[in-house]
Amino acid sequence: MAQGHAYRRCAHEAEFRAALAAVTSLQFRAEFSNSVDTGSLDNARLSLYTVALPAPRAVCSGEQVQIIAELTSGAENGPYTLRWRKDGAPMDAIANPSVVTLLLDLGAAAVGDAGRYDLLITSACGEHATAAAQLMVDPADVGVPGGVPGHDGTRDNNDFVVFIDAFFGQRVEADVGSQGGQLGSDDAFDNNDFVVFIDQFFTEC
Ligand SMILES: [Ca+2]
Ligand SMILES: [Ca+2]
Repeated sequence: MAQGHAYRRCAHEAEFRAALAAVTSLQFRAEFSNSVDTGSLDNARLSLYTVALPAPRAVCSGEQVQIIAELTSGAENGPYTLRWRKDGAPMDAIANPSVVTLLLDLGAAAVGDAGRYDLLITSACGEHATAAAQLMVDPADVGVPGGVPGHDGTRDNNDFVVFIDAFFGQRVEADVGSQGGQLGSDDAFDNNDFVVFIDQFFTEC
């Protein structure tokens, strides 16, 4: 788009969409009116970041885990800072300095590391949250002796008992599969969760 180019005729929606498809930064100068009031926006700037994140992943506890985000557009809009969040909560950069970089290094995975990780990008234009990458840790190890919910590093009938109970109780630990028998939660409880659970049950750590 040529700098300073002004569209003076009526633009069609298709033209607008075509122009928008290649845009990585927008500036608005606009005036809004209704019968009561008039307000204006002057040089409001909207930066669009595009970030590629890994697909949902299951690991064994103790496995070394890194989650790598790739900033595919938006970096040209100027300085920005990064902060990984786990289940919506900003992660502690003192405990783990990698939480302010594109490569989140979780070290040896613990059961408590399971969750959804997204990246908050902060620039002069404001904050932008990415989609989330899901990490599952030993997702088939959900039961301990007595058929009680818990993690004991062993996969046996207790895990089946707890999984089935969680499935019919629609508890989050049973939502391990999504459409097509793919790994990852989708807020639905169906045969995909059984497929993935059984697959994970027989996956060796
Ligand atoms: Ca178990
Ligand atoms: Ca599911």
